[in-house]
Amino acid sequence: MKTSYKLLLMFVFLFCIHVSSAQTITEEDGNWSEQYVTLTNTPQAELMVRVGDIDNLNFGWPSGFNPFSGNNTPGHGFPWSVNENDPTGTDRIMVISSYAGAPPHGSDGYTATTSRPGNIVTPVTLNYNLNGVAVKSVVMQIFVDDFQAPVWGASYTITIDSVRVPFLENIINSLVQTGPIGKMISANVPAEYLYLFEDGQVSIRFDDYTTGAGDGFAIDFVKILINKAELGQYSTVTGKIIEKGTNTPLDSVLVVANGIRESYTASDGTYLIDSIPPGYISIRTYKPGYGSKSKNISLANEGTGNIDFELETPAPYIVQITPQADSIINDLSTAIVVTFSQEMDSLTFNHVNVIFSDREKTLSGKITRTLTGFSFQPDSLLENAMTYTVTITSGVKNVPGISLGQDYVWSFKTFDPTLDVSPLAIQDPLEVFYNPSSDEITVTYILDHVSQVNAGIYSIVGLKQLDLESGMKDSGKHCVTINADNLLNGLYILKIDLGDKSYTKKLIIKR
Ligand SMILES: [Ca+2]
Ligand SMILES: [Ca+2]
Ligand SMILES: [Ca+2]
Repeated sequence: MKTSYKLLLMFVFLFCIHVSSAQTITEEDGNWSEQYVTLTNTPQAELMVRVGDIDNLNFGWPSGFNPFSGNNTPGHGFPWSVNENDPTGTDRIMVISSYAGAPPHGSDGYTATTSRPGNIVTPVTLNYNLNGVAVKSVVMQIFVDDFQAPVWGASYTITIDSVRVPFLENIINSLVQTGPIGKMISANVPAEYLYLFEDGQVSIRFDDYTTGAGDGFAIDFVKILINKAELGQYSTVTGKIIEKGTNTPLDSVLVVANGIRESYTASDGTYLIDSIPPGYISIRTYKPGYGSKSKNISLANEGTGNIDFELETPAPYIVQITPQADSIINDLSTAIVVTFSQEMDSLTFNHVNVIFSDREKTLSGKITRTLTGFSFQPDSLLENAMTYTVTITSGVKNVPGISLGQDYVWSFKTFDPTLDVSPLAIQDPLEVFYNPSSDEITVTYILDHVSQVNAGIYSIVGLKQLDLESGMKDSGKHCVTINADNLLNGLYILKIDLGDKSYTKKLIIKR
């Protein structure tokens, strides 16, 4: 009896060794057991970067299971011991930051069987060298486990490099992975967020800072596909879209799957989207004048699903935004002002639905509500030479509860003194000098922050002829007019020092 027990133990031991040493290596993903992998020109992308081994949270994959198939894993045990070789944020249970032991709607097994600080939320960070590759498109693939926002009342905020990314929040906040089970999600990165991938480092964080919900989760790996993402495995969604109440089929409705694939409805209201990466799929509708709706479905590779929609009219839409899209602003205390087409549910003007971010982080600020819109005043001044992005999500609703027709995303910039503050944002100085009746010179310059300014007119051999301006000057537009009576006809140099930068321009005096 004792001998056979030993034999059994030995057999199990050998079997385990066999499983863990069986390495999977594929063209798309390299060696699945490696923690940090960067590959160029794979069948799927120009550049593939992955952090975390592909190993189902250390449990390994069931025989024949393909984690990229979009199928759910079978349930697995918990908790498990963390392997310190697994990158930060992978293969470990994390419990949302706002959980403080008093969950409003109960809690899951991950929360109950782990504790701080072991289960604190940490981001997953990918470092890579673009080697000159220009980022034109990015698809993210994340193997996620036990996200259950609808079950426990969680509301996930997802950030990439501290910038909120609603396109992932929409997906994660509708996952119900009770089991616990895991699944691949694939999402296209909207163009507005591609800049986050241009510096060779992205740090992605899944957290919930507000609800206190009892939800834990885990991430097996994060993979990004830069340029030409061809995932090779596809599923199909079909459906019909009608107007609520009249049942009239709606044509020309834009239908989008995970932001990756899209299609329009035909005149009979039907649509078909194929080539969708399998897994967790969120289908969203967009049609001007109708509220945007989304529904979710899980499909395996080559699976087909049906999702019908009834759209309601009229949906609110945005009639005015300040600052305008693609504008360049000088006033660093500028507030975002948005006006809608109708009376709105002002409670939906909140920090979940209104997201204001710079290239590095989401900005905090004060929202002031009116019946048909709001203003968002950031808590601190904007920065120079920065691109800002504003997102108004379709979580914004009118009084009857109909969502905005679509997410609105736009960007604007602030003044860049190194590019744009040529002091010769000047009002055509040469015009003045060619006018014999004028003996005045007018120079205009714009400062986007308080600066030391020195400006003068010099002879062509560098001798100062006239002082224009000197001292500390406030931000804003400055206009200096001086009398040039004492300058003889001829060529002069206008020189302005703004901080540590100098600008010059030739001037001609001719009477
Ligand atoms: Ca692992
Ligand atoms: Ca959970
Ligand atoms: Ca892993």
